[in-house]
Amino acid sequence: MFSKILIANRGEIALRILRACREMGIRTVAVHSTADADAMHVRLADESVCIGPPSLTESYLNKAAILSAATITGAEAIHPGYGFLSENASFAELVEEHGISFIGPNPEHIRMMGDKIQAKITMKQFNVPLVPGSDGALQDIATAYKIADEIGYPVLIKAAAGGGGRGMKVAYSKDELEEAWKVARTEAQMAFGNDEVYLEKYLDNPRHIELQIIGDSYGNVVHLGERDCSLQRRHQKVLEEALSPVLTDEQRQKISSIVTNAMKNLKYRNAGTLEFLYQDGHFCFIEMNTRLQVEHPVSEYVSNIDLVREQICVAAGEKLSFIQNDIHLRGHSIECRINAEDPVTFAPSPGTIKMFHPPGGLGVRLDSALYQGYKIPPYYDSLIAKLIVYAPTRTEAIARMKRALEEFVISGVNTTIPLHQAILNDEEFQRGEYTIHWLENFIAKNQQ
Ligand code: MV4
Repeated sequence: MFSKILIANRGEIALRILRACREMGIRTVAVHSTADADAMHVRLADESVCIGPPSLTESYLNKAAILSAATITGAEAIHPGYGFLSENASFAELVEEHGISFIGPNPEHIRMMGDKIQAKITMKQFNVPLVPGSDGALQDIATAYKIADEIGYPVLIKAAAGGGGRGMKVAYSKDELEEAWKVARTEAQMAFGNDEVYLEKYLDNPRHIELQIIGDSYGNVVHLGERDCSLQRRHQKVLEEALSPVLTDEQRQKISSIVTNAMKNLKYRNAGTLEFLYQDGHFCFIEMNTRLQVEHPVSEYVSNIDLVREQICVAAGEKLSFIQNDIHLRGHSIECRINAEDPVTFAPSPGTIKMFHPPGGLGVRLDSALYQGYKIPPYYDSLIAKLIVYAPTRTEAIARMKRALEEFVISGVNTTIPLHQAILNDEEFQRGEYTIHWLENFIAKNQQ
């Protein structure tokens, strides 16, 4: 096992990783920008290294500075958290070339899944269900017309290097296809330096359901059930839950056995998430994330597994300490992402935290790097806390979340707590009747 890990991240996820390390007896190195000198992750780490000025490219994305920090402190491994360098295959390679372990998958798997076309081709080989569309990259506009005619409009043109909602163009009919193709390719070239695109049937009203897996270096893979992440605004998730309110045990069993089989064949190591669109009772794979995700705590609650501890263990070459039959998915968990934003306009609301009173009690977890007097810097994203609850049933989890949100006091900045309270009080939400479009409609309706 490692004796010292460098955490290449900030905010709540840096704390989350630090806590796992502490419990495992592993020393920690924090890295930070000059804007984060007073941040909680710096205060709690055993050592810290300033890696640059506030701008991301010069600090948290600065590969050379992070590698130097690892080398001078003698860290044996780097945990990238989420975002930043977590899915950067070149960085993972560079880390390994320096004799340091990257706490993530091997770089080939990062690269494979970063190319959304390659990801789909790979999954198809293992009979993972896909959205109907082109087999691989679209070579020319004639092929696009042909496939669109076969599967029917509307269709989407997506960038191979895209993902997370970036680089998509919809064509509702034949006369929109050429324009969508041109714009998608131009934008993909400008955004990613890669104009490869593919075509998919556009699903008009799906849910976003994703499956959490973890694998070790020996081809052992287990799943921890799914998360329903349909509640999002402009491709930013707002509230997630595990398990999904709409899946039966049989549906879960079927899709998860297909997915774990695929991951075993790939010998995938690390935590990973397979994203699906779910509509009319069918799963369609769209993308795979090869990192720890923001919303991992809801899966931890229902599976009783510490995902960060397991990530560290498998990166250190250990075998998973459990098999699928040891995992019993129980109860219900909900996460509210609390952002320092205006709850109506969603404009960022940085500033100094005047009062901070966290909620507590049975089945309540708060992952946050806030403290009273902390000044939220304006340079980074606006997530300031993740409030996660667990209860035996979904109904009780909703009641517990409402109770916890009422207890929560954050003053000095605006937060999205009122938005969460409105969602939790909505009857459609309470019945679990929502898709990826529900939240934007809900917000529009409530603003009238
Ligand atoms: C789609 C889709 C409908 N049909 N693909 C957006 C993010 C990226 N991960 C994939 N996305 C979508 N792909 C097909 N074939 C609709 C979306 C989509 C979406 C997906 C998940 C969560 C929220 C979303 C919001 C808008 C569109």
